[in-house]
Amino acid sequence: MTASIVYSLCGMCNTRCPIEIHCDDSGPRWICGNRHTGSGTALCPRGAAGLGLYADDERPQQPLIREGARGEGRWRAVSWDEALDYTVGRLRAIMDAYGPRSLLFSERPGPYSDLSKAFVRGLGSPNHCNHDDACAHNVNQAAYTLTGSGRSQWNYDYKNCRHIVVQGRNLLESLKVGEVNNVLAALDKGCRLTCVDVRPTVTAARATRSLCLRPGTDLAFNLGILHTLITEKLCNAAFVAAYVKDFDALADFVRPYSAVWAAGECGIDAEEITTLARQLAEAAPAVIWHGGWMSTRYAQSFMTCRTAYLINALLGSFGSKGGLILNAGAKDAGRKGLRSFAALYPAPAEPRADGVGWKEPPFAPGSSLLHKAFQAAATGEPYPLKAYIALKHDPLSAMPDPEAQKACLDHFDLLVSLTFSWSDTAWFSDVVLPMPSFVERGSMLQLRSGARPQILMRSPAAAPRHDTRPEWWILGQLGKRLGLPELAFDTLEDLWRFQLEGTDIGLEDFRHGAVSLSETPINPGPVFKTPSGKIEVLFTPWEEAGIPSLRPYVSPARPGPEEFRLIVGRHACHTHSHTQNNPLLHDKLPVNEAWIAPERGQALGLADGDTAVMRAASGYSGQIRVRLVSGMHPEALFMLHGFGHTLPVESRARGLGLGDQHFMSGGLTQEDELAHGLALQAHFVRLTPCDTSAKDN
Ligand SMILES: Nc1nc2c(c(=O)[nH]1)N[C@H]1C(S)=C(S)[C@@H](COP(=O)(O)OP(=O)(O)OC[C@H]3O[C@@H](n4cnc5c(=O)[nH]c(N)nc54)[C@H](O)[C@@H]3O)O[C@H]1N2
Ligand SMILES: Nc1nc2c(c(=O)[nH]1)N[C@H]1C(S)=C(S)[C@@H](COP(=O)(O)OP(=O)(O)OC[C@H]3O[C@@H](n4cnc5c(=O)[nH]c(N)nc54)[C@H](O)[C@@H]3O)O[C@H]1N2
Ligand code: SF4
Ligand SMILES: [Mo]
Repeated sequence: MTASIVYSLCGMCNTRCPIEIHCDDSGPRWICGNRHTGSGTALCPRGAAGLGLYADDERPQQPLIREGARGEGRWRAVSWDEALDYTVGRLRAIMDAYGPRSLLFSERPGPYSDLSKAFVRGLGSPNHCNHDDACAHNVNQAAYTLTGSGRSQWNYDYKNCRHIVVQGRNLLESLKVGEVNNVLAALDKGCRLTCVDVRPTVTAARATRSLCLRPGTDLAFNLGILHTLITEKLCNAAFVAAYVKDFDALADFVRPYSAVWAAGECGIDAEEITTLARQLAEAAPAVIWHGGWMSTRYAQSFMTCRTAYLINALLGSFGSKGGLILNAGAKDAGRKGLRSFAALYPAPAEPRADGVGWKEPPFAPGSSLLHKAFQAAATGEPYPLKAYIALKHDPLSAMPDPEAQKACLDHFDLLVSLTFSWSDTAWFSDVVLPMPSFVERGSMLQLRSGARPQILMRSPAAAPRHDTRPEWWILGQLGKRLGLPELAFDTLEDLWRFQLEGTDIGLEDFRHGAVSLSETPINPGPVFKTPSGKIEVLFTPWEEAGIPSLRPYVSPARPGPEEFRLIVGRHACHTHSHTQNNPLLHDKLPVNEAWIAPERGQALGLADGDTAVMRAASGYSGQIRVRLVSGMHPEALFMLHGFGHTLPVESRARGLGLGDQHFMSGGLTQEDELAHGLALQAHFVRLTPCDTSAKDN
């Protein structure tokens, strides 16, 4: 028997941990972390379950063209040539009739989006969108409008940190393996962890201090901290003087928001707030107040994230060891980066359909608002959108109100989905172009910035089990047929060589899947790419455009006596909605449940484990098992995202649990007041014991 190890990158979530895929004559047998990249061999449960995905036949196995009505599930299996020719024929006709700008493309962004951006640009459409309006859009704009760099350009130096604060960030369950390792190492060394949430979590269980606040009032909590830092003169005066522009404006802004005031809003004692502020000042600058990740929850999420970064600013943690360190790129390491496909074409001059760049405030580069593009498709304003391609993206699960979305999608003449698993969006599409799992798939090279920037390689460990093709091949073949032959490559090695052109790196250097661009860690220090070169409390481009960078606090609505605010989150065993049917992960956690405070359950006549009917404001309802959980905020009903699958092709996940997106009726227009990311937690639901609701009906 011959054994081999293929060095690659996990694809079970967007973190893309470096992995080893151990193979024998019968194929891939084992997946663990890549021991040569310094991140250890441990993976999260999802990474190890990549083998379950590989072995699963309940995924699209060949190109499919829709036969019946949209969403009906009647397909014609076709060859790749037919699928590509059909897609290109339809695309051409649409672009001839409505112009290239009528093409909308969306995907999970990341290192591989360089090729799809090039594809969309090359065709002449400005409408390349990412998923971020339902994920990190607000926190990204918060980071950008203060520091001139987006959220993922700031790295958290957990290892050297003395006090970490997470707020609405479930660090140990909504996880990145490397980050968890660093946080646990810091905790072992005595670092404090303060966790602010609305429910108990694994992160809260490991925290030095765990605080439960009223859902949606984090901004009040943060304003109380800023007020304490300023009035008690706990700020890092030298850092503020050197690097913070408009400190006086901030001091004026927070004046009404004392810790006592904040306590009245968020329900956390004023003394807890002042104690936390003092402890942070003691540990500064080796402190991290996490800026947030899935920050598209409320109408004031952007302000919450902005105040989180402002706390870091007053404590001087930007650029400091144990604080927030700017990620270094190839240039910082004195090396040349990867050659870009997108740079082959000029950016289209047309305005974007989602309003970014002309109607919206000045945003961080690469920002988009897909929910606005969907609405533009429905209204035809500013112009008709007629073809939609979704790559690695399932908006029907990942944006609110699927029925409202379908009404928007019905305005498109062509819907294409590139995916490796079934999804509601793929099922509703006209053409499904299936991709292999990451175990069977190589990808473009990825430059990962960080203290030690690296170039990472994903290589296939096995031939595809089905008639599937990687996205670089699909986009290249579509491009070739549409007049962009430079995007088509016969082999992945040819594509990699294009990317490496002009560097001193060859394919042979990727023996262990990665090439490091710097031997020593790089800390660029407190560098702010704003117009003033400082942290801008009042962001110059927004102020010039007449958009306020600071907005007064607005108390979030309280649910009625019978209602709960719907709160969503994740579990370590699942990624969004694409792992529930994975045979290995399905066994670990097959269904989601509704968590509520015990006193609320008792008042409703619900015992732990009872099944109840959950009902949205729209009347949409479904049955779900109820858990009475001590430590839940009484206003909150928590459920895991990603369940409630209905597709007949997913025999394991089908019919289990509920999908939170269905309970977000009208959610396509519920947004943050300034940055306009979605407000996914602006929704109230009701619970009734099953038998009572049967009588009601
Ligand atoms: N209601 C509600 N909506 C949410 C959230 C929520 O908690 N509740 N969370 C939000 C957040 S934070 C996010 S990031 C988004 C996630 O939204 P999505 O990115 O749409 O979610 P996924 O399920 O990760 O991926 C969607 C599809 O892409 C495919 N896919 C995933 N990874 C890959 C890959 O590497 N290659 C290829 N080819 N295909 C891939 C899968 O087959 C899956 O069908 O949802 C957001 N929307
Ligand atoms: N295992 C796993 N890990 C993942 C993912 C995954 O799907 N699975 N997805 C990745 C992605 S794309 C993202 S964006 C991140 C998201 O990671 P996070 O940003 O951590 O998001 P969540 O896990 O959705 O929610 C974090 C916590 O916010 C709490 N919360 C809800 N409302 C409030 C509130 O008003 N105030 C406060 N203080 N807390 C509140 C929830 O109870 C939850 O525990 O996770 C990433 N990591
Ligand atoms: S965090 Fe887990 S699922 Fe995500 S890439 Fe790493 S091992 Fe894979
Ligand atoms: Mo996300």
